[in-house]
Order: sequence, then structure tokens, then C-alpha cells
Amino acid sequence: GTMPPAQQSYQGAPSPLANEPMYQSANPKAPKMTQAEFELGRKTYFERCAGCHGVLRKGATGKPLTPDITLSKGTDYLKVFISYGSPAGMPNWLTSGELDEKTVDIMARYIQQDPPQPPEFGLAQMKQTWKVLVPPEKRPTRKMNKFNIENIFSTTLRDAGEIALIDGDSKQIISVIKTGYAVHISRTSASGRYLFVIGRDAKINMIDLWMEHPETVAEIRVGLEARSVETSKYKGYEDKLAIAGTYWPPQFTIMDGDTLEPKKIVATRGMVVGTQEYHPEPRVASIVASHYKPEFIVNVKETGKTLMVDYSNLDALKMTEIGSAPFLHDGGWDATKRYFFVAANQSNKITVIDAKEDKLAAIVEVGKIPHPGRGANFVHPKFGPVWATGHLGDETISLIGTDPVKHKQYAFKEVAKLTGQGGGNLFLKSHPKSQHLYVDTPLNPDPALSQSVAVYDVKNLDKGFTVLPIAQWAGLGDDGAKRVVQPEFNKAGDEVWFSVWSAKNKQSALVVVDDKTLKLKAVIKDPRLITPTGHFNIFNTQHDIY
Ligand code: DHE
Repeated sequence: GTMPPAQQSYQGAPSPLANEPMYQSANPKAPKMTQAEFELGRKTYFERCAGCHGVLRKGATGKPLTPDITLSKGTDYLKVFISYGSPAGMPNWLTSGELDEKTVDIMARYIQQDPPQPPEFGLAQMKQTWKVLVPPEKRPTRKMNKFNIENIFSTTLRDAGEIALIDGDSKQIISVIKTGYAVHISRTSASGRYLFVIGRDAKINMIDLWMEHPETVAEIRVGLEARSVETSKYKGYEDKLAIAGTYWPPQFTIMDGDTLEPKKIVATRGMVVGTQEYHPEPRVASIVASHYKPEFIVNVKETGKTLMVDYSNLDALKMTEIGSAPFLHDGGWDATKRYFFVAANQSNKITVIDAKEDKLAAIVEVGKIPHPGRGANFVHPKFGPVWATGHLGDETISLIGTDPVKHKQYAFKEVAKLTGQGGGNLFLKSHPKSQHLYVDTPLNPDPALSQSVAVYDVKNLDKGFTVLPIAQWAGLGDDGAKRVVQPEFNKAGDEVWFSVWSAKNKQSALVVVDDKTLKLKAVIKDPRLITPTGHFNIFNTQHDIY
């Protein structure tokens, strides 16, 4: 296989569906399997394969593996494919040592059976998991702690299923809060009071930062697998609603912003843009709240559609569907917060959505597998305001013009490509008060790159980049792979935080860099900081500042 191991582990994070009960369906043509073999096959499939081939094996970024295709290939052929991989990106599971021969044989037979369908998850199931631990009337009416909550960081402790709230001023851990399985992202309510955290198991924790000891005040599961959560930000709707998108079932759920009571569930199953063929499991990827209208901007991955969901009347829900390109994933705003840039990652494109006019502004060709996170914004000396994305698949950073008024000839075009340290980039970051652009490369196979970041002076891009040896600064010793991931600014925009992400049984750390001098400012180490990945500064997340 040619897919670098780090990228493979990125796409193939274990799905919580591995733990859901599902049953073998009898297909007389499929090779025989015992119930135990079927169970092992199912578990392995959801842990290793579903991320690319889809829950229903209808294909996503990987090829479809439904019995109409796999049965005609036969067990022997499939075993070779699984063992040795393919240049198109299929990993070499046997020769890499990830699976043994017995498991490869089981997998070859498993994918010829009918795909077991995980259960649906509707209002009744959601309500069973919904808990209001502290009802709104029992919550404080003003901030009861002495923290500067606008400079708190919520750090994802992925493999612990927890987040750490860290005081950005003192660098002390305020608390560690239990969340969902393989927890993914945090988002802040419009007022900055509430923090919403979502796990891969679609569990949402709503945390009240006004409490003397901030803790979860409401929780719910909105499905079986998820990645995104957001809250309403339009004037008059601040803190009123929350929304979460799910990978399974393919749907999004709008909730009460005070209690997480589920109000409205909308399915995303439907037709793929372009081919207009039915897709049974279009996953919900990034969601952002519009600043122009009472709308959520919901990006549906496999069908390549951005849904502008008007939340002003949930009983007569209006949605504008903007088709662009399949595999919409992550994205962020330009500096004016009018244009939303979202990566169609396996299509090597960035889609630009005009949130004022509710229409497609452009589709921009970029490098191989763009992965912006929320992207970065700065003013380029020649091209004016630009938004930037790095790539998983190559070493470039694409700059796209964002100003159709004063820099019309550059607007929504790729105006320049910077050359970075290498491929395997996941996140890059800017801040309106900083002159620097930070670019990580956590998935690069070379440890020298995965353990450092590149910094550009945006006024002198010709000078290339400076390398900061972040993992070395953390002083964690030599054992184990450490990936340096996700630059995030503090509120003042004068320091940048990084995670040094080690294995679950190894020590990790956070490293804080002084933005002016590019020198080490602080290292945060604590046995509770297990597998830190993303971190979200409350103020910057609240106001979409980057
Ligand atoms: Fe993420 C954002 C999905 C793997 C860290 N991730 C997102 C978003 C989606 C997503 C849809 C956008 C949410 C939004 O803005 O509403 N991520 C996925 C996957 O499907 C994928 C590829 C594989 C998987 O099985 O989960 C995946 N992600 C990872 C990781 O391996 C990372 C590096 C470490 C981790 O914690 O698991 C990771 N993803 C992040 C982070 C963000 C994110 C830190 C938020 C970026 C931001 O700045 O907003």
C-alpha cells in the first residue's frame, strides 16, 4: 500500500459502531462464517475499514465493498488485496503487520456477507440518553469563579474520553471533565458562557463556565457516531439553539441551547451532486453558525452539499441546498465572516459559500487532499486578504483571495502556493494581531517533521519558514512517536499553544510559544494530559477569530 501509516490511522480511527450489536444476515452465496468469526470481522471492519469504505460498505473515500462486487471477486482475490494493499490507497494490512493471516481470511469472507445495518437513532432514543444535570433555573445568574473564562482553553484528551479546561493565564488545569468516547471537538456558545463538546460516540456535554467549578449541566447522545457540534450565533438567537451532525445515522439534530432537549432531526440521505445517484449514508462533517442570518451551515460529506439551515422556524424548516463537490469535510471563515471556505478533501477542491447571499461563490482547485481545520487568514502584501489551507497529500499551502471588492481579480482564486515542510499537514493558524502563520505536519512519516512546526512571517513570505522544534522543547525524552498538532492562539493573540500528542501510555504535553519572539514560553505537563489533540480557546472559538 502507498498510504502513509499516519494518514491511514487518521482516516481509520476506530468507530464506536464496533460496539453496537448487529447480526449476520444469511446470504446463501457468501462463504460460510461462524458467528464468532462474523463478530470478529464486524468489529475489525468498524475499527479499521468503515472510515474509508462506509458503514454500509457503499464506498466513501474508499471503494464500495457490497456483495454484488465482492462475491464475484472471491475469497482468494480479496485476501491478496487486503494483505498487500493497492497504489490507490488501500493499506497493506498483512505485510504491515496490522492484521494476521487468520484475520485477513476472516475479513475476505466477511465483506462477501450482506453488510449488517446499524440501528437508526430517532427522538425516542435521544430522549433516553438526555439528562439535564443542572436545570437552567438552578444555574448561577452571574460568573461564580475567578477565572478569566475568555482565555480558558478546552483541550481534547482523545483516548481518555475527557477534556481539560486550562486557565490560559496561569497555565493551570482548572478541571478534567468526562466526555464521550474518543472525544473530538469543542465549540463555544455565542455568549461565551457554555462549552459544547462532542465525542465520536455522538455524546454531547454542555459545560457551564459560570459555575464555581465548571462542569456538565446537560448531556445527550444524538446518534451512534459523530464529529461536529455548534450553537446559534445570529443576533437575537445567541445561546438559543445547539446543533450536532452525525456520521451515523446520517442526520443532524437541532437542540435547545439551554438544555440540549432535541427539537428537530433532519436526515441527510439523498443524491450525490453531479451524478445525482442515491447515497445511503452521507455523513455530516463540519457545521458553523452564520453571522449574517439565523442559519446553520451544514456540510454533508459524500453528497457534496452545503445546507444553509434556517433555524428561525423549526416547524417550517427552510433549507437552501448548495451543491459543490463530494467529500466536504472541514472549513472556516474569511476575516469578514461572510465567506465560508470548506475542503472537498478527496476532490482536491475548496468550496466557497457566500453566507450573505446563500449561494456558491466559487470552487477552487487546490493541492492534494486539502485539510484546513478552520483555515488561516492574513493580508498578503500583493493579493490583499487571503484564506489559507494546507494539505495532507502534499507540502503546499494554498492561498485564496477573499476580497471581491478591492482585490476583485484575486477573489476566490488560488493566488499563490507556499512550500511547507512536507505533506501530512492537518492544521494551520493565524490571528489578526499576529504577523505569523503556523503550519503543523503531524501526519508526516518523518519524525523531524511530525514533531516540529513551520512558521512564516506573512509580510515576508519570500523568506520561507522558520522551524520550531516543539516536541524537543517539551522535553519528553526519546521513547514513542510524538505528533505536534494544532496551533491555537490565546485571546490576546500573543502566544500559540500546541499539543505534543503521544501514545495513551506515554507522557504528552502542551507547549506554549511566544508569538513575537518565537521562543518557548511554557510547557504544561500533567499525568492527566492523556493524548491531547485539539484545543479551543474560548474567546477565539466564540468569535470565530483566526
Ligand atoms: Fe477531526 C475537526 C472529522 C480525525 C482532530 N474533524 C473535524 C471536523 C470533522 C472531523 C468533520 C469538523 C468539525 C466542525 O468544524 O464542525 N476527523 C474527522 C474524521 O472523520 C477523521 C478523518 C477520522 C476519524 O475517524 O475521526 C478525523 N481529527 C482526526 C484526528 O485523528 C485528529 C487529528 C485527532 C483527534 O482528536 O482525533 C482530529 N478534528 C480534529 C480537530 C478538529 C477537527 C482538532 C477541530 C479543528 C478546528 O480548528 O476547528
